[in-house]
Amino acid sequence: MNKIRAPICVVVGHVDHGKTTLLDFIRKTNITKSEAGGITQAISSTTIPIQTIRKISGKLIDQAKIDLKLPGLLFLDTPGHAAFNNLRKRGGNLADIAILVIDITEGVMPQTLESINILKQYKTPFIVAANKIDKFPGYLKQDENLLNDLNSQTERIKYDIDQRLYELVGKLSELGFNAERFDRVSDYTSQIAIIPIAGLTGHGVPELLMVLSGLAQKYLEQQLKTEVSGPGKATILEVKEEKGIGTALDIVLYDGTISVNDQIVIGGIDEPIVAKIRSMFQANKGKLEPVKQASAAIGLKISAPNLKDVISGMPLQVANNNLEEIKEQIQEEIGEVLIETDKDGIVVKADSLGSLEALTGLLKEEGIKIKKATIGNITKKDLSDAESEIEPLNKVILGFNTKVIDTHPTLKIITHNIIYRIIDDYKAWKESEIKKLEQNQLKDLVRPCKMQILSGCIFRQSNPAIVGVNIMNGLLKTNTPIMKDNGDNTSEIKSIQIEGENVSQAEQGKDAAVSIPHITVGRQIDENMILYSNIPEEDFTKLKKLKKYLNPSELQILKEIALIKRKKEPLWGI
Ligand SMILES: Nc1nc2c(ncn2[C@@H]2O[C@H](COP(=O)(O)OP(=O)(O)OP(=O)(O)O)[C@@H](O)[C@H]2O)c(=O)[nH]1
Ligand SMILES: [Mg+2]
Repeated sequence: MNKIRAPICVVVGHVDHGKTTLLDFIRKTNITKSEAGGITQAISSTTIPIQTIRKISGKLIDQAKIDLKLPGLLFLDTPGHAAFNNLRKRGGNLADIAILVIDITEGVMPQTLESINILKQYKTPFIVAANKIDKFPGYLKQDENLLNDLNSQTERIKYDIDQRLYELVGKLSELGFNAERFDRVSDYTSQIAIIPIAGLTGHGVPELLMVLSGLAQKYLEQQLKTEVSGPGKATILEVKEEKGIGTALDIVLYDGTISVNDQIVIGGIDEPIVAKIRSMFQANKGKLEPVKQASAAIGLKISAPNLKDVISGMPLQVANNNLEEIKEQIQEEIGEVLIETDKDGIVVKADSLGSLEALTGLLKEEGIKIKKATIGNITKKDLSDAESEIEPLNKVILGFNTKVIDTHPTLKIITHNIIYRIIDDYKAWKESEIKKLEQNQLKDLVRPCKMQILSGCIFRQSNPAIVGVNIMNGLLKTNTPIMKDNGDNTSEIKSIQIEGENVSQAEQGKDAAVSIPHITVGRQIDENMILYSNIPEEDFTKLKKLKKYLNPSELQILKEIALIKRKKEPLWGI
């Protein structure tokens, strides 16, 4: 039998922007106060029955003519200091929908960006709660209805709030999202609704829940259909040692049913873990209650023997009849995330399956090749794997939330607890490496140069000839082959002196004495004659690729040289 399960709604955003406080208001609890330092440490789940949503937003839901059939909403609270990467399931985000909480007085912060990036990557629909509107100086709540209330504020406050909202709209637009205040949204499938709220007092929460449940009802119905009696499928949020229970798993069941005594398969790094459920608990008003059976979507705590090696973020499935088939399926899924190949690329490490998937997903989008992606700290083996890469730009290890156990002098190791920072740092490093490599390449090339032999500056006729020249354009380096303006090859510049000092190069505008072997002044060359660097065709092709390092006058000379060359060889350098 099919039924519609509760949508899974994840609450994300920067630390202290008010995620837990908002949920506290909705579930009428006071979790924020009991948290150490007011900071959420782990992902937690709460089911809010539809009756509660109706109690809070009923009038608005009726006005908007939303035909609510959802059984409720399953909210996941996440800690702002760590990404919510573990909320994964095969092919996407465990969450069906998300609330991105942004403290409107602070705006978009690093974890806000991180959240947006992950929502974007997994194509998770979301709404924005522009929180803490009560903090605008002079703000006085005048009306329970949010829009009426916003309208009753003084012009100054209205202006201030609008200003902040437009800043948000601008930021979201830079990130590729078209956002608007919820009452100005014309198309919920292409626009992100922003709802100004004060989670602390609950102001705007009815509007927030109305938009959220309306969206879920309208656009997610298909994906919320579940075969109630089907085998349970879940994601592991956390693995914890519990007094009296032993190792217990916090899971979110997103499909089917799970019961005590069910046989379950959990993804493992090397092989799947098989266990039998001993007991199951469901949170009710902050207390754990034992349950015998539960259906999606719901958050549960389960205990079983043999769980100590379980890693958070791993998939879990009930497998009462078809154990081997499910084991294979689950390991195949893990294999899609853990990449271990011999091909070229960089090494990627992360602390969990979810963060690894998020990181490799973003890297692939950037077209970055990955040789190996595994879970855990950076080990000697990782160092040697990265070291064995031939391509210098692949001698890199990227780590999310991982420790570096050993360092290495010739490897670039970038670790961070914000994924997009890893990617940004890596891109910046790669750019500067490419620049260094190109500049090194440039050092070995014959550079464009045009010079004139100065009259009255023939210091020695031959063996070698020594003459004074003026560098009209470009750069003259020692060992530069030279030619006349008709393309006749003459010789090369063996050494350069400026004001009596030996130098390796002379720039545009400089006068220098140069020595030229194998020629005689008066025969091949003479006073006032123009000479060019005789650039080999191969160097010319490379110079064209490295054009950005040449100045306009060097580029001009490069063109003149090509024209001279093409008089003799029409296809030279083409
Ligand atoms: N004035 C005001 N303060 C708020 C509001 N919402 C939250 N706060 C305060 O902001 C602080 C942080 O709130 P939390 O709910 O713990 O923030 P959080 O996003 O859950 O933080 P982490 O779990 O650490 O990521 C607390 O002191 C709240 O009382 C609001 O609407 N107005
Ligand atoms: Mg919190």
